[in-house]
Amino acid sequence: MKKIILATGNLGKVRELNAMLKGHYSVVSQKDLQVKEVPETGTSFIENALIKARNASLQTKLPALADDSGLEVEALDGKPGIYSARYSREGASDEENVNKLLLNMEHHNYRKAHFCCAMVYINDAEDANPIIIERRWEGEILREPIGANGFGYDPIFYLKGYSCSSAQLEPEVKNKISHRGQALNDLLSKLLSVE
Ligand code: ITT
Repeated sequence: MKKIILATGNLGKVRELNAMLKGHYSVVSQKDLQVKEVPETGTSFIENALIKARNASLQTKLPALADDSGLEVEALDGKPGIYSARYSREGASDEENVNKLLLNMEHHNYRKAHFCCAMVYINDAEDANPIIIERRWEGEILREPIGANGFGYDPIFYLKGYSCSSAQLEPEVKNKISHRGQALNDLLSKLLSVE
């Protein structure tokens, strides 16, 4: 089975990507190979995913898969967006970010939002034809957190069609329908069709 490196330090993402890639690829996480992270200096999800994939591939000489993702809230003009992981402060916990968002949404009744995921695959650090997929997942921001699955903003992301938050979904269900699940599914179809 082909070996690839997951270019992420986020354990929530590692858990989900591992589950989705099982049987297709032998997956190593960049933390396990002591990959040094680089600053995400891009101005879009795609730019940041490319930066992370190239960095991991350069240091390990392995094909790399990177995900840059975040939550875009319509009433906040798309914030926190690419700054989702560091919304409250650099190195913030999920709880701190969720609390800041709830506070900023306190006086908003219009609560539509979507998660966005840019997924990038490169064969090596100089790959001039990366596979790039971007997908969205629509929902609404709840007024308080509920549910214990998932990570990040899952406890405040309400899914009308399921009448629950994404932290209340079984992991297998979230992986089928989420921004990350959709992006990886499309990326895998592309990858497997060219191999
Ligand atoms: P890496 O850069 O190492 O991959 P990160 O957590 O810094 O880890 P991002 O810059 O892509 O990753 O930020 C993504 C943030 O968006 C993440 O920390 C969550 O707060 C949020 N997020 C992304 N996908 C999510 C999901 O499926 N459920 C809940 N929150 C999510």
